[in-house]
Amino acid sequence: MILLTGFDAFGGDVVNPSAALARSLEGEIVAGMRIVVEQLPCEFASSTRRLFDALDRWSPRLVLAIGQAGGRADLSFERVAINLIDARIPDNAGAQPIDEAVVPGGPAACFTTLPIKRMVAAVRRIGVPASVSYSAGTFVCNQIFYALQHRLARYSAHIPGGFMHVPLLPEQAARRAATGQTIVASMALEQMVLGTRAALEVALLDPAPSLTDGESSEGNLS
Ligand code: PCA
Repeated sequence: MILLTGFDAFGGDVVNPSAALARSLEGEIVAGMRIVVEQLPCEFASSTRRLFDALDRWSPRLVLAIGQAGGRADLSFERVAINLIDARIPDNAGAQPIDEAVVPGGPAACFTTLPIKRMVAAVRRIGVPASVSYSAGTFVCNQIFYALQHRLARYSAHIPGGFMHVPLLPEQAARRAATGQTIVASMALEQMVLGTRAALEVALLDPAPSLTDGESSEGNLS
């Protein structure tokens, strides 16, 4: 199994491209493995438990968590999750934790264990914009990314895992423009689907991160 996670809509939006993207790929077979999907609440308190339950239920061979990043223009593959929560806006439960750790006493950061540079190259090869990102922010996405890497590092088997931020959908960008907000980039869902499929294929066929890829220091040491 390949586990994809997406988030519920948040911050006044009625859709979240990450959930739409994950749902579009649900049930597909990539490199011989079936994609399963877990849609996570955009809530600090409950999202991590939901992620861990999904890991236990599916025992996936690869995990890609996905979230929306308004303003970004490409599929951005995150290199590093930090042990910090600093919420800019309240989550969907109204919680707005500031200056808290994701895992108290945990390492300051966890790196992706996906071969993100090869994934970015594969996505670009099919004409879909993609890049490596060095910050997943300090909101629920970074929390989930950190919790995922922290947990996978404790598994005896190497299960590659990581996080991808995606742009807004065109209708979300149009809605912002119509209400006088700053014009922001967007990407059609079909493009996101094509790019994610290409990225997953590469990650499954050649999962070992190279030295210049985002290998997890935690994973290496444990
Ligand atoms: N994006 C937010 C949380 C949920 C989502 O899709 C983030 O980047 O933290």
